Amino acid sequence: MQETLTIALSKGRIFKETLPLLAHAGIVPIDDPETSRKLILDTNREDVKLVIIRATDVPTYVEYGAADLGVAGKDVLMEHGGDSVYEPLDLNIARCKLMVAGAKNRPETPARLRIATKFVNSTRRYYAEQGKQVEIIKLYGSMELAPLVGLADYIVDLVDTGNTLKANGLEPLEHIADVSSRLVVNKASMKMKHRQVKKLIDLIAEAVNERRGV
Ligand code: PRT
Ligand code: MG
Repeated sequence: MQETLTIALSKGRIFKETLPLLAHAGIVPIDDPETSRKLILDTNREDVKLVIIRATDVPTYVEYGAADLGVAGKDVLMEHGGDSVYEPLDLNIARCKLMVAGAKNRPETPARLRIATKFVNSTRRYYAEQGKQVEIIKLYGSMELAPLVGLADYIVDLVDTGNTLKANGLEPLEHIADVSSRLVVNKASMKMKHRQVKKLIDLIAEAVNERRGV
């Protein structure tokens, strides 16, 4: 008898880009999370379930073993901090960059910068490494607005095409980190369900390499 494996995913780009990797491992969800209201999705495999949660909650579910595995952006993992989950695989999906951005026509910036972001920990770490004292203002979204209304001098946000910045008269200034999504694994599951988990990691790794053309 196989034990059940639970995989935590967020809706949207992570779900869409993880689907083909799971398919390669023989896992196909029965319901579509974009149209279904279910939070626990059955798959074609009796022993595999998907839980659909907020992207920022994935490390927490996996850390506490509510999910055996999960897929989370490196941005989210950096914010979560520590080494509470294993991170065996870079899935090379949902790629973007964590960057500092500011208004194209910005007034002279003060000595002590005000930075608006939802990535409070990563931002604090980034400026601390440079020995810079900054004031960090926590926001939950629409960071691009902050410099336009004088709430902050700069923002720290994810940038992909740069179109969102551009549309708001902002420009990327400093690169903090490259971001892609990672497979994360609960530490106890890695031991207790080792054979099942290892097999899944190997199959997903194979799919990632095929996509890369390795
Ligand atoms: O949306 P929600 O509040 O539910 O949660 P979330 O924003 O954390 O989830 P989601 O699904 O939007 O993002 C999940 C993960 O996708 C993030 O944690 C990143 O690892 C990754 N990712 C990759 C991105 C982007 N690219 C991205 N471009 N996440 C967000 N963006 C946003 C960015 O914040 C900005 O608003 O897209 C905008 C910039 O895009 P461009 O192309 O205009 O530069
Ligand atoms: Mg979002």
